[in-house]
Amino acid sequence: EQRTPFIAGNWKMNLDHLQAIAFVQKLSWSLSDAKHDFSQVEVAVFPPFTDLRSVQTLISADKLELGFGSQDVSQHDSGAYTGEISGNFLARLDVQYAIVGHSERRQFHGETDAVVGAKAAAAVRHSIVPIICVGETAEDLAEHGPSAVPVAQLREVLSSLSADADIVVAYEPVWAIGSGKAATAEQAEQVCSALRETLVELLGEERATATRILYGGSVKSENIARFMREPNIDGALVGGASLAIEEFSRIIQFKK
Ligand code: G2H
Repeated sequence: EQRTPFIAGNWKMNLDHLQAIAFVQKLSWSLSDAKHDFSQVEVAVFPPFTDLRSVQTLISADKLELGFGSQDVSQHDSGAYTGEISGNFLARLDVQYAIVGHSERRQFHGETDAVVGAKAAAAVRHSIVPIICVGETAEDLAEHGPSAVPVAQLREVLSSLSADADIVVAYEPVWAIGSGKAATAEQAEQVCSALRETLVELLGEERATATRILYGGSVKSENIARFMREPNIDGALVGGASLAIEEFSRIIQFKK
């Protein structure tokens, strides 16, 4: 396998810092009971900003192989930006990944592709790997067909980055998020393969082949294997189902 499969748990605005500690402890026990091999399937959790310090302490104290990241990052490094969190602060907490452009940020906080590109660039400046989210709404799908909008979003975001930046791409059809209605594996593969072609065009064959593309939107233990069998789907960004330890462990231990 060229790309290590990656299961990312996006907690969204759930779990306070004490719940986060208990959750990470139980998840790591569950994965260690199952003898999970992190070199075969990489796992990371994405807690709220206020939990990052607790999660970092636990992971470093217990030498857990679990990775972690933030759900957002400021496009600025410092200054008069009340309420923003700098990539510099995140890097100092050993944050490895930052989700940028999640559809909920685009929808509720008016983030444009230009802002998402600036955030991805900020992450890269601090050696944090951006997980660049793209996806279409039901109206986009009806109007432009399956891959046009996600591909355009990816092009725009990548125009802010150098071709050698380490990135992860996440395809999340907005109509499938939190709805319980996942895309079919074929629908997701169709878009992910178009995203892969875009990566080839913009970054070259070698980087495109090495870059992981995740699917997100109502991923569960019962549907993960179907997505993972597709050649251009390298993992999942899991929301709701990442908050239940048993269910998330089952997703991580998917069998193709
Ligand atoms: C999409 C996904 C995780 P869910 O937002 O980012 O959430 O799995 O709840 O659809």
